[in-house]
Amino acid sequence: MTKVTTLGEFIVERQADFPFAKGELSRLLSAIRLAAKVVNREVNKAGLVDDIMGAAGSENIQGEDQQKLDVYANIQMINALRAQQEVCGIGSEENEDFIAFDQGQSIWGKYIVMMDPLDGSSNIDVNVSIGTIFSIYRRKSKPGSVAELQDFLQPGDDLVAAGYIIYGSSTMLVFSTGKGVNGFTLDPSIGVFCLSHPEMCIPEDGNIYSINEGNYKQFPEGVKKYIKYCQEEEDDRPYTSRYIGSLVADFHRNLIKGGVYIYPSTGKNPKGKLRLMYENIPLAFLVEQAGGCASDGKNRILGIEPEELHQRTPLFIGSKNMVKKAEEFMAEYSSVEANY
Ligand code: P6P
Repeated sequence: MTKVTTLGEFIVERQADFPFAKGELSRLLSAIRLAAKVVNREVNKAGLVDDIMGAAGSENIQGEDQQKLDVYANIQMINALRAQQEVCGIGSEENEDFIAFDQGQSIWGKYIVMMDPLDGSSNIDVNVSIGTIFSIYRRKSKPGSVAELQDFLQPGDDLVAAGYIIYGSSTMLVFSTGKGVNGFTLDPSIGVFCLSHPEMCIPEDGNIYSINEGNYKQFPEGVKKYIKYCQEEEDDRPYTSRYIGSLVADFHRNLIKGGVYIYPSTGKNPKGKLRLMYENIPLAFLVEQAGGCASDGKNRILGIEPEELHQRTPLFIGSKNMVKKAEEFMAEYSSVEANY
């Protein structure tokens, strides 16, 4: 019988991978693990328990209706990270400003976390996979002081770790600390995340393209040309179009099977819909660690200098050769004005 490695064992075994963490990062990842289990329990009850379904009757900073589970997941992540006292602050999709932990030992926390506590939450009511996305930075401000905006507006190249939890047919935690990507599946019978996808690598090529073609008319010309390229019948095309409408689920499928996910600029979202700090950067970090790449159609995501906490950028992410092909079309037709 092969030995099963739990997430806890993995973190201890890989302690040496965290050059400067004397257990802090390990404890931080353990806090995220705990929050993931608590959120998973509620997500799996959705549909059975009335008081967690549907909208919470409030809006988040993005002006989007907050689903009750959005709010619940946000609170669970914040509480678990605050309790660990390794984190001096959190930036969340659900909160307009960053949250600085100014009580007790938290002001000495060496890390900050950026997160989307429950991405794709509009899919909760229709039982489609949703996810939590997080990224971890070392703080820039002086330990012992309250976290500052500079701690949160850091480029992806300064990331210490990033990952996501996908609440799907099974619940998985996929993360990287810069030494490859590993996936852990929750065994609900014992409530433990077990290593199920060691050293994840995204195929350099794939035949899946993920984009909301309902927005076709609003796309930049280069994206329109790339979609037509995907639909041509040659060189093992036409490709297959797969779009779940839940970023973590689309990303996870492409990570395993190969493929490209594109959310370009549109008339409704001229800078793209997805947020740089807690969606695009963490997934770009993971995909590069897995051998893929991620850009805004031209610029590498991890090299973008953030200016705002909730800044949006276009996202082209996945198999290296597919992203590069889409970028070629974007460059070739960059001068064509989008006519939406
Ligand atoms: P559209 C969910 O709201 C989300 O942020 C991502 O999870 C998803 O990929 C995207 O937006 C879907 O957006 O405009 O295609 O419905």
